Amino acid sequence: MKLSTTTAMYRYRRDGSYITLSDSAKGLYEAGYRDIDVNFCKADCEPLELTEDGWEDWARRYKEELDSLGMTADQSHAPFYRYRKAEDYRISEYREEMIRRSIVASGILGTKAITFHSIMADPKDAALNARANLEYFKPHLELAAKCGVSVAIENMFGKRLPDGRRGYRYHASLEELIELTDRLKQDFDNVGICWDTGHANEMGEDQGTCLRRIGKRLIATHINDNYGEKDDHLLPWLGTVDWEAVMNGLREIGYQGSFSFETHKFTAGMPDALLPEALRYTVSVGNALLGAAG
Ligand SMILES: [Mn+2]
Repeated sequence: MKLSTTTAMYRYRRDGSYITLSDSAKGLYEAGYRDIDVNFCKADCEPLELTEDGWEDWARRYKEELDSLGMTADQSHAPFYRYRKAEDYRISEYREEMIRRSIVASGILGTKAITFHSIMADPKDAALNARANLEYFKPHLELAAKCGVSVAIENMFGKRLPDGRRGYRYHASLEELIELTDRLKQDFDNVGICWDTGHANEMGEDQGTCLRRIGKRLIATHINDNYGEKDDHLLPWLGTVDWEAVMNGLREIGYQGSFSFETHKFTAGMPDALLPEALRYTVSVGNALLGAAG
């Protein structure tokens, strides 16, 4: 496994400003990272590298910068639907354009797997969501195949309801995620699963069992911790994720890809002066976990 982190861990600042993806890569390199997960998530709602004219030229320059640092970008993350408002259940042409750009840019960067969230066509109807996702992913998989990139579909979680149960979310269930992945796999060989350890913890999953069930479908990871309530994106050991179970599961299925932190909330609120030391500490955490995995 290759230690990696989302660029979002050195990107968005508390005052609303953001560090460019170029400077993010340099800062993460200085901290000790040699691989990154390029986070394009906010390209659907903020003016960022991918939203500007000349975004393909930007991607080519970024690839040269990463090459000169000796860094790889084995994972990336596409923009996604947030389901906070009724209109989020409809396909947005602008967001879809930014998703397509994130696939093409990932191809230019030599990315192996771009992570997607499944869509929700309906807030409750599981069968309808299964059909909608089967259709939704096909053109994205075709474009990704042309770009030499695989699509990793991520496990999700249902929001906590006032009565304590989890609300419905398509792909909060691992079986739904596996079913869609396997059906798409009949026509596309560039599809797999991204396992988010935080989402799984919110669903109360036994992560070792889940990872063994996923097996060779696993092509990307989002490594983060929480207390099983909210999507806190904390560093490992700050929450209640069973890290021994996670690491044993990854080792048992022979996963060889990126072990990629999605722990941006660790750094999001801290003063700039603390960032270099904080980022170096995250590398130590990663190496400790990977050392434990043998
Ligand atoms: Mn995630």
